[in-house]
Amino acid sequence: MEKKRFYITTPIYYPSAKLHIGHAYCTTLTDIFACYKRLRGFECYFLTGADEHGMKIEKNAAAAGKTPQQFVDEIVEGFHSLWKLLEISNDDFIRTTQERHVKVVQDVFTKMYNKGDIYLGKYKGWYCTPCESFWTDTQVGAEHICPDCGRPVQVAEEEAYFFKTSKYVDDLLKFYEDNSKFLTPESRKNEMINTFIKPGLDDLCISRTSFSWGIPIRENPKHVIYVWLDALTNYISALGYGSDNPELFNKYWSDEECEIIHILGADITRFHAIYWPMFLESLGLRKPDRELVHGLLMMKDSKMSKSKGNVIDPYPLVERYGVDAVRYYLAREITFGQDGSFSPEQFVERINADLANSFGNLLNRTVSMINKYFQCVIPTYQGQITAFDKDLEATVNASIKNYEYLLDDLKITEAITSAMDIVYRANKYIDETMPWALAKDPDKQNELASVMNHLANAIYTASMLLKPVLVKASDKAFAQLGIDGDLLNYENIYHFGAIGGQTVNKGEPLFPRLDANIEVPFIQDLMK
Ligand code: ME8
Repeated sequence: MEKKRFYITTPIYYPSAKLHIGHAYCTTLTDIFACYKRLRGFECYFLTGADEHGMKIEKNAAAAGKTPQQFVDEIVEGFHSLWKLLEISNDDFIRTTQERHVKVVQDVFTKMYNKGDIYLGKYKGWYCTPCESFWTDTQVGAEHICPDCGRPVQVAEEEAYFFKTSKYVDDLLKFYEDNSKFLTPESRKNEMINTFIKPGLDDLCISRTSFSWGIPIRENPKHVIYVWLDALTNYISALGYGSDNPELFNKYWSDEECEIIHILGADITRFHAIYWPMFLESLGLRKPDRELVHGLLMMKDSKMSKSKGNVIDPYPLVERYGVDAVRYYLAREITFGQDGSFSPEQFVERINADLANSFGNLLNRTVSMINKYFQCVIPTYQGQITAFDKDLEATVNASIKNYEYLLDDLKITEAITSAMDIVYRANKYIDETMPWALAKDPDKQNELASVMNHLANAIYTASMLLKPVLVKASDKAFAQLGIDGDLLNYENIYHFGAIGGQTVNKGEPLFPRLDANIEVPFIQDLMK
């Protein structure tokens, strides 16, 4: 049974540096899904935000000669501008330095502590004395060198609080078993079980004393809460969990009628799929319905990495090529759930082939023909006059069904392909019906009218299905077809022939063709 409401989230990103195309990818895909649900008439609450604490941010701020708060305030401004530019429709933006969040994290710690799920122990790791920082095995590598200053590190211990993961392992495994759709793609679940759970999970360290930019533990303020308990709690603190105003929490978390969906990258699956359900179980709260893990974007066969300087800056990319082109590329070119790459050549090819030559051109040709043959007025629907009409209608109706089925299951890339099938079929329909020939034959005027009506209806449906992706171009297509009012409601696409009688307004081409040698903006200096 499909649930009635949706709560959908992205990870909250670190404002340790500017966001890159990978962050834009996750937020855009989440936005597409949220827009789709709203288009279908569901209530949907969409959350994103910033994860502002931790040693790295403390250090980057010091290096920039700023307080951590000043430092994150400036970077988070950039998050807001990027989301605005990408037309992201989030309902809220949580910052982990906000009071509404800090208080909840402290309460969560107290609850777990009083329940006996947290204990004080010793954290052992690689310590760099000049940098006053602990590092993990991977960070120090085989040479045991501090990743920050390059000096040798030593094994050291500090007092820390731990969460008893062992207490919740059985519950987690049962939860996986009872909820086969919880973690997708399926391979991620196997990875969690085989790589982390089966070899034996260590208790999770949830506090530090070696830096201070974090949420102090009320019971022992020389400790700050260590990143993941702080960060994951955002999903409930943003809804007002445990506050005087829990209305959103009741509506979008406690209520089983609401489907809770977290979208995240493969790099942070472990925290979301193992620790987060455990924390929720410890708090006696319901777990999310779905966690959808997207792949990571590579740059020409190597992972985009800040140190390699091959990180693409999404801001100028959108400014130059438009929000719709970037949203479409991200959703269509990279199969959701698999790793992908950003390639300038593919970007140009994809936008030119799908948007300029297929979608934009279809609209342009259709509006021009309606102008020319019917004095700007779309002929009304008169049924299926030819086999071509019948076939086009069948494609449109099948595509709607397919698209909904796929998007309901968060298969965004495949759903877009289904919507584009209408566009391809309609272009072929023009070649088959040859309206320019019909126009010359006085006996074929009825057929010509039917062709124009069918084209307008097909474009209308495709524009509606693509609206969550092409947030601007779909509206422009509606405007060129003279479609407004009730016809902007999604349900009307179920009645092929709903369009007819409108006056078209020829406009600029929706997507100008991109030059083959586009410039891709890299983030060279992420600290500025
Ligand atoms: O991990 N390709 O924040 P973060 C695709 N604060 N997506 C990418 C990517 C890439 N190359 N690089 C990053 C954190 N992402 C924590 C999260 S949530 C409670 C706390 C996306 O700034 C992807 O969604 O490192 C990944 O999971 C996320 O950004 C990590 O962002």
